[in-house]
Amino acid sequence: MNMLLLDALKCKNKSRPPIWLMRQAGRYMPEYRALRAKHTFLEMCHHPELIAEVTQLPLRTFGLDAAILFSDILVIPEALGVGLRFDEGIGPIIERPLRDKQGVEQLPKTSMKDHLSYVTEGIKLLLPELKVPLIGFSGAPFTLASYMIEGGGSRDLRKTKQWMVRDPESFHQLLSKLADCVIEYLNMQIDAGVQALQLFDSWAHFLSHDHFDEFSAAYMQKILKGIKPNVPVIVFCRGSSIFAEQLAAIKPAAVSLDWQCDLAKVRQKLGPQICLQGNLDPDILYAPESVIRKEANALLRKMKGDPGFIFNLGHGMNPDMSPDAVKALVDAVKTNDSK
Ligand code: 1CP
Repeated sequence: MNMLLLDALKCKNKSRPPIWLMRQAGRYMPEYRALRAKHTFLEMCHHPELIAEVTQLPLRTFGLDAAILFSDILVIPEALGVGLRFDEGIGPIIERPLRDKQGVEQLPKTSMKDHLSYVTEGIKLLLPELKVPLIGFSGAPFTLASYMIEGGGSRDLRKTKQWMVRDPESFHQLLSKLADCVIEYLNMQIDAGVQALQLFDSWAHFLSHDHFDEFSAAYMQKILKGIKPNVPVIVFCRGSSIFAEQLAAIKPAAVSLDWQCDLAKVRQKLGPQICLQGNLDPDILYAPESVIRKEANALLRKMKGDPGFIFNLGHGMNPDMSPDAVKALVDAVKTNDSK
């Protein structure tokens, strides 16, 4: 088993940094598109064999140091019965968005086990095939709530934030309910054997400093306290460099940083006890291979000798990126001697 990721998560990695990429299994891969031509995205998420197969696609092609479970953060809202579909060219649609306190109270008391066992079956099929650690994941409550209220993606989270400021009590009720679902779901993934977890609070960058603590970090902390011990958790949100100290304060194993910050300065600010993941600008993958190598080497030089560093992008890959760019990036990280 390749231990680079797990060692880095403990801040005890003495070798080169591990590399994996957010959205490493996706539409930029021809092998993914070939499978997608035969199945809808949700069919792929629902079938254990397809979960296992798609998770492995980027590992076979690029030799990454970790696998991330192929799934989506929206399987929890789907399990709560709000109706989920993905429209081509649009993205996720929640068919029955939440409107008010009554909607929150009417959410079913369903157990995640009754709805999401296809995920744990996928994990069990996958694990014997893997030579690298498997990262499980979930959306964090604020981001899940925002999809359930907006009815899909949104430019400004207007409905979510209107609800939050007009009726914070029922908004907290919703976040609390979602945190309980996330805890149950992540414990299912831990029992099935994932070796690390990532919590995605993708939309939390719309919050002010104090609201971030109240509506995002507090619930991620509740989740960290509620899940079984000994599985390291990476926390991610857009704008994580602004919220880095607040994220570190909830004591995850790692914080995943966006590309707007200087990772060496974040290290100074947060101290040596926490693993840092990131933070190459994803758009560098559109550059010629020589530039990709140069930028990767610059980041590796900055973090040279850091025992708690995971090489990743500041956010996910895009469908129009090239597999050759990923090859060049992985090769740069694997062959760099940080001179
Ligand atoms: O058409 C297709 O084939 C679907 C494309 C796709 C894929 C490959 C979607 C739709 N989701 C995924 C997989 C996915 N989503 C993974 C798999 C593991 C990986 O390779 O990284 C993960 C971890 C996610 C997580 C996810 N889904 C997030 C959080 C991360 C982030 O990017 O901020 C969010 C916000 C989603 C919602 C979602 N799912 C899919 C889309 C297009 C979106 C975003 C839509 C929006 O902007 O609102």
